[in-house]
Amino acid sequence: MQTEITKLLGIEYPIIQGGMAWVAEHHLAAGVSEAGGLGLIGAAAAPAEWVREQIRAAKKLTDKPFGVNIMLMSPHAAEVAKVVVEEGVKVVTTGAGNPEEYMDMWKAAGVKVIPVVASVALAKRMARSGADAVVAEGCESGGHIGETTTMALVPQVVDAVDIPVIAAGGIADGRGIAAAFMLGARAVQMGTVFVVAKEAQVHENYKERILKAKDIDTRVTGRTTGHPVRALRNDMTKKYLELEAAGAGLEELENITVGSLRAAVVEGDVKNGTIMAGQIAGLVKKEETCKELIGRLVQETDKLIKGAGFYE
Ligand code: TUI
Repeated sequence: MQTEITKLLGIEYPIIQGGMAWVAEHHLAAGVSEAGGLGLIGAAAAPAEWVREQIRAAKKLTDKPFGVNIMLMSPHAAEVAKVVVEEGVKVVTTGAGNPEEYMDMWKAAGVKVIPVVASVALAKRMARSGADAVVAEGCESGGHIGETTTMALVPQVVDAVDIPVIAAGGIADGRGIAAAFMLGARAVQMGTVFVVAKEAQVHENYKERILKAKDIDTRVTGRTTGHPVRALRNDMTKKYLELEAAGAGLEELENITVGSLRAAVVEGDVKNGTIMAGQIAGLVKKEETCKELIGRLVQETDKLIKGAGFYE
């Protein structure tokens, strides 16, 4: 399954694990990379020294390439941007903003740069700034999202840029991966399906909510604040959406989400915490090791691509 992306990154399979806040720590990232995909450590809003420790810990578990995702709204983003260079990380992905100010430093250090984009405009700008590839992330994704679906976004980004495109949002099995290839993507990034991986250090309550989720169980909070976030519905999303409908201000809304992702992932508070997950959660039915999961995804995709059998 070699593609422009597997060649660019020196990996076996065109499967990238999303850089999920609190979830994507070194055990998961190393597990995905060991299984032949690209694991990512999610820097999220963590201090730069935590990221450095995570990178060193991942290196103890795998010799294969892995990356770091930098959440650009983090107050520590600039420091983390330097740490990845100092620690010799091979790949950086970015989210929730425009990484232009760090691009020259990363390119000079030989880091492969893959911004996550939710629009054609940002994809074009990233390609002009020297990005090696982009992740086109549709609004089926969990967490912070854009406006456009994967089905509509991926082919428009593919047509707009000359660098390889990685599809994300709403993908959790071989059918989704094969569909992404049909849209012109050269790899996929998946998040929700990796939250339930055995290696993921995520509270059982969180995993159980994903495993039991149905197709219509996600909600998007924060549309009124300009930071829409998709998560599984619970008391928190209900309260948040009621407050938004009543015209609540940013401060009142932030009060109910401060520390809420950590509460769900680490403490297992799935009532009042934020259970970020994508719309594909309803398809995710079992906890597997990264090796089992990636092996199955590759087999499913291969079968579809090689002998699609659409015509009678
Ligand atoms: O970043 C993500 N997903 C995330 S970040 C995150 S942490 C967070 N928690 C609470 C509130 C907000 C964030 C959880 N999930 N995905 C990549 C992504 N990037 N999706 C959308 C975008 C994006 C949006 C606007 C990228 C750029 C942008 O504007 C670019 C500009 O020109 O500033």
